[in-house]
Amino acid sequence: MTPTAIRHSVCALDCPDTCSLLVNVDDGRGSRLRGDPAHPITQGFLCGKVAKYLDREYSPDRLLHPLRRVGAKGEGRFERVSWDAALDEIASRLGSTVTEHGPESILPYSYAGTMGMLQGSGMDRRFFHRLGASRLDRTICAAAGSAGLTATLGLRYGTEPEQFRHSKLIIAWGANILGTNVHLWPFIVDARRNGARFYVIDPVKNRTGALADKFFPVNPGSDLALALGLMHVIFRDQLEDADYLAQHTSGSDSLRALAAEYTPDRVAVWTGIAAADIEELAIEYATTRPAAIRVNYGVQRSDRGGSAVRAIAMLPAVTGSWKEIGGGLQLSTSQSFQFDRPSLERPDLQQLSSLGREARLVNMSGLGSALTSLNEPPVKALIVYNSNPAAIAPDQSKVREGLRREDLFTVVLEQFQTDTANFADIVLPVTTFLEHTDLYLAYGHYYIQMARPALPRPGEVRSNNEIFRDLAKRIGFTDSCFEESEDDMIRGLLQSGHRFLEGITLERLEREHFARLNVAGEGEAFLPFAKGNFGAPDGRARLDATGLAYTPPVESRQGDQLLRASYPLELITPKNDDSMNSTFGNRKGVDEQTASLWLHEEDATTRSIRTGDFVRIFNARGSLRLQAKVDGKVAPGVVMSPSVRWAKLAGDGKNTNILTSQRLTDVGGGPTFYSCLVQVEGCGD
Ligand SMILES: Nc1nc2c(c(=O)[nH]1)N[C@H]1C(S)=C(S)[C@@H](COP(=O)(O)OP(=O)(O)OC[C@H]3O[C@@H](n4cnc5c(=O)[nH]c(N)nc54)[C@H](O)[C@@H]3O)O[C@H]1N2
Ligand SMILES: Nc1nc2c(c(=O)[nH]1)N[C@H]1C(S)=C(S)[C@@H](COP(=O)(O)OP(=O)(O)OC[C@H]3O[C@@H](n4cnc5c(=O)[nH]c(N)nc54)[C@H](O)[C@@H]3O)O[C@H]1N2
Ligand code: SF4
Ligand SMILES: [Mo]
Repeated sequence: MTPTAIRHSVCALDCPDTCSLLVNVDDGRGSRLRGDPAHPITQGFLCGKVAKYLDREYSPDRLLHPLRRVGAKGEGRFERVSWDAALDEIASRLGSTVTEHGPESILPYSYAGTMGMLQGSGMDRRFFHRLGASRLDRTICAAAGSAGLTATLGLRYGTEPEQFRHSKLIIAWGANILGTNVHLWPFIVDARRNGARFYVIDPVKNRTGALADKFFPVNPGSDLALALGLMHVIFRDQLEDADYLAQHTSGSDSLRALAAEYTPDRVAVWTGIAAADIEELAIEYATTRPAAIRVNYGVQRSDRGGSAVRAIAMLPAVTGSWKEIGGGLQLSTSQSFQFDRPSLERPDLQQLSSLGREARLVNMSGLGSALTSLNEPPVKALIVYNSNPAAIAPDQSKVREGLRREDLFTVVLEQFQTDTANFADIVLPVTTFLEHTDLYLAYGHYYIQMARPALPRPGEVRSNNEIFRDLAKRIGFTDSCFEESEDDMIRGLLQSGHRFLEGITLERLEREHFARLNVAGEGEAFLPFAKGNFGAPDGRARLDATGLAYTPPVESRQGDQLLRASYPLELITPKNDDSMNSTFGNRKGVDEQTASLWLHEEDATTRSIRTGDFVRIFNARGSLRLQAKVDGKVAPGVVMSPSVRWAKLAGDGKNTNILTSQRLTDVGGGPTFYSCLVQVEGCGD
């Protein structure tokens, strides 16, 4: 036996923590996975879902060979074919599609199955740009919040996670820290040991809310009103930081005028939070030093979600909290990774395509419509990778109607036979993050990382990068960018010349595995906006309140009256503790959460529903069966089911996205997953 080798890797799942991993390898097989103790954020531990990732790596259900469909679309019957046969068929089908319908009739569909730069937006982007395919507007997760944050800060970064340990008041606003961002938790524990209070604003009292010093059960989609209410009290009581406002912000007069209308009494009606609690929270937030807000993407999955984030991001500018270590706000740190993205993605290649111009943008949150309505040109070929749209996209019946189209040629690059893979004409088996090279940014901290393959590949799997490189060749693209090695691509990304990347080279990452961006001197805290330096040309935070007035979401108890009469309950489908969107949906036990519907006692009693009963949950878009859980997690009028199961493993072949709509957010074109009216009734079995 050879001695155990310890290899470094990086967790590539779509999570703010982007953990640094150590993999024990015995005789070519991974035997243990753990968090790297040397990484300042990972701190030697992993979340429950990835601690068991080797089960997924070695699952007997891994896809190991290319497959061609033999049954009906969606049925899931396939035959094994060779790589050559599969890739030749794809190249020839794409070629004839371009000839018959133009290149824009080809649509790539991908999201964050891996957060790696190369496997997520490398050869794939080059290939589709060169082809002239439709461009995908990748809105499914964070578009509204990103637009809202950028509107205020002009940038998308904020407080370092390490600094939360210095806070005296931490507000988790639509952020399930223990479930989705667990590596922030140790810093919160430290802060609380030093006397900090921890407050949670969320319609669902999940594990994080249960541990809060105060829990504010906000009505779904009403956060914009709450933020304006807090600012009302802060301005009214003159608790704002007048110097900071004068020096580093613009438009505060208009904000002050709008906030004046948002009295705690009015805001209480919209938010369901008592006026006295709003008063107290505002005063505590403005007078506790330092106070930090962790706002996450839960806030922005509703009609006014972008504006809600925009308003929340104004709070630390109003109180001057950006000046303090342990103050400020964090939604995402992603924009601090100032890579040379055009060198990776090569949008300029579109000019060389047969289209000869920038291709149209198709919003991924409207996939159902894109596949089923009359567009010019219609979508005739769909290439899916890093995503499982048949499970995760809203308005599932429309998505499936589109995927079932006989005239749609669908290719799916996957590790497992997902709901979407069942609709494929060709399925291509791919590597996991433990098996390929990549460079990683993070959206919850400031460490850049690189990983080499830690484990040998099973079967015939290939990486996304290799597959698109090969397809480019078969289609006849001879551009030199398709010859570039992975190391060339990484070097290109790092050569942006931005000061945050200074001194960070492939060689250094090869040696050290991770490096803190040069956001501040070694050992120094990063205070991005202590002295202004916001992203707007004048360096100021934009507090102008144009368009910031609150209106309730269409699908809410304060929204459309007719809808509400038939469907009186607000459904939230937040992240599930044991999975990653649909990624672990085929793991045993995950369905325990995703097959359940939490109701308040009152709503259950009026419907004669008890814990354990099967219920039918429905609206005009669809219906499905779930099992009731009646406890204090949700307020009356709200029901909750963690997202999302593999629909094909459910008895009725559906998941909660059969209920969600394609309605888009106010800015950014994001989905409104968490504004969804439904009715619930007992099934009688
Ligand atoms: N375990 C686990 N971790 C994950 C994921 C996963 O699926 N499972 N997914 C990853 C991904 S893709 C993402 S984007 C991140 C997201 O991470 P989070 O944003 O933390 O996750 P969400 O569950 O979308 O929303 C967070 C909280 O917002 C609450 N919420 C819903 N509607 C509202 C509202 O209107 N107002 C307020 N104030 N709160 C609201 C939800 O109840 C939830 O508790 O997590 C990542 N990490
Ligand atoms: N109802 C409801 N729906 C939601 C949400 C919600 O909260 N509620 N959340 C939304 C959000 S925030 C997001 S981000 C989306 C997430 O939606 P998706 O991005 O589709 O995420 P996953 O369901 O995790 O599916 C990712 C797939 O990528 C595959 N994969 C992993 N690595 C690779 C690779 O290297 N190559 C290839 N080809 N495939 C790979 C995995 O096997 C997995 O099947 O879902 C959205 N849908
Ligand atoms: S999912 Fe997040 S917390 Fe879990 S190992 Fe990956 S990066 Fe770390
Ligand atoms: Mo997401």
